[in-house]
Amino acid sequence: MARGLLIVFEGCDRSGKTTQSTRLVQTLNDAGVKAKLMKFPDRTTAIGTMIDGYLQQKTQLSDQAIHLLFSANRWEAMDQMRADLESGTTLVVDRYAFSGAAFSTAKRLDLTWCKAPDVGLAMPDRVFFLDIHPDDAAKRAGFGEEIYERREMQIEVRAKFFSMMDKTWSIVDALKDADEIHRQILALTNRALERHRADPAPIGRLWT
Ligand code: Z5A
Ligand code: MG
Repeated sequence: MARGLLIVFEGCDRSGKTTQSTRLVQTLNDAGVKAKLMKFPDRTTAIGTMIDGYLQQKTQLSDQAIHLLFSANRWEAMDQMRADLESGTTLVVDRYAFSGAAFSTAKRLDLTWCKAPDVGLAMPDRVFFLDIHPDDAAKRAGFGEEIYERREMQIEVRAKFFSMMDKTWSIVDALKDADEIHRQILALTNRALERHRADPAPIGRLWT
C-alpha cells in the first residue's frame, strides 16, 4: 500500500487556510481517499496551551522561547504523523514549519537558527500557499485579535514565505471564490496523488 501524502497549507492570517484544508479533507474522504486534518499550532496540548496564552497576549515569552515551543508542538505530533502517513493516510496540515520560520524571521531572528529545530520533520509533498494581501485579509472577520495580526508584521511575513518557496509549492489566489479555490487545490492534489501512486517516494526529511 502506498503511504499517504503530506499536504500543507500556508499563508498569512485570514487567507482561508482552515476553510480550504477542511474542505479538502472532506472531499478526499468522500472520494474514498483516507485523509486527516491537522493544525499547527495544536492548542490542545500542554505546549499548545502555552502557545495559545502567548498568541492571545496573556503571557509573555522571548522570541526564541516561543519559536522553540512552536517547533516542539510539531515534534510532539511527529511519531503519530509518520505512523498515519506510513499506514496510507494523507495528512492535510493547516500551517507547518514554514510559518515558524516566516514569523520568527519577520521578528528578525536568524533564518538558519529558526530552521534548526524543525530540521528532520516529515517533509511536505505539496504546499499550497493561499496568497492574500494583508489589506484584503484585514477586511475579513476576526482580523486583529492576536499578537501577530498587525499589517506591517503580515506584510513582512508574506515576503518571508515567498523567499522560502520551491517547486513543491503552489501559489493560490486567496481572493478568489472559495469554491473555485477548492476546485483548483483538489485538481493539484489529485495530480499529486496519481503521481505518487505511479512512482511512490519515501517520506522526506525537512531541510536536510
Ligand atoms: N505561528 C507562528 O508564529 N509559528 C508557527 O510555527 C506557527 C504559527 C505554526 C496562529 O495561527 C498564529 O501562530 C499565526 C501564526 C503563528 N499568527 N498570525 N497571523 P492560526 O493558524 O491559529 O491562525 P491564523 O492562520 O493566523 O488565522 P486563521 O483565523 O486560522 O485564518 P485562516 O485559517 O487562514 O482563514 P479562515 O479561518 O479559513 O478564514 C478567515 C475568514 O475569511 C473567515 O471568516 C472565512 O469565512 C473567510 N474566508 C475564507 N475563504 C474566503 C474566500 N475565498 N473569500 C472570502 N472570504 C473567505
Ligand atoms: Mg485558521
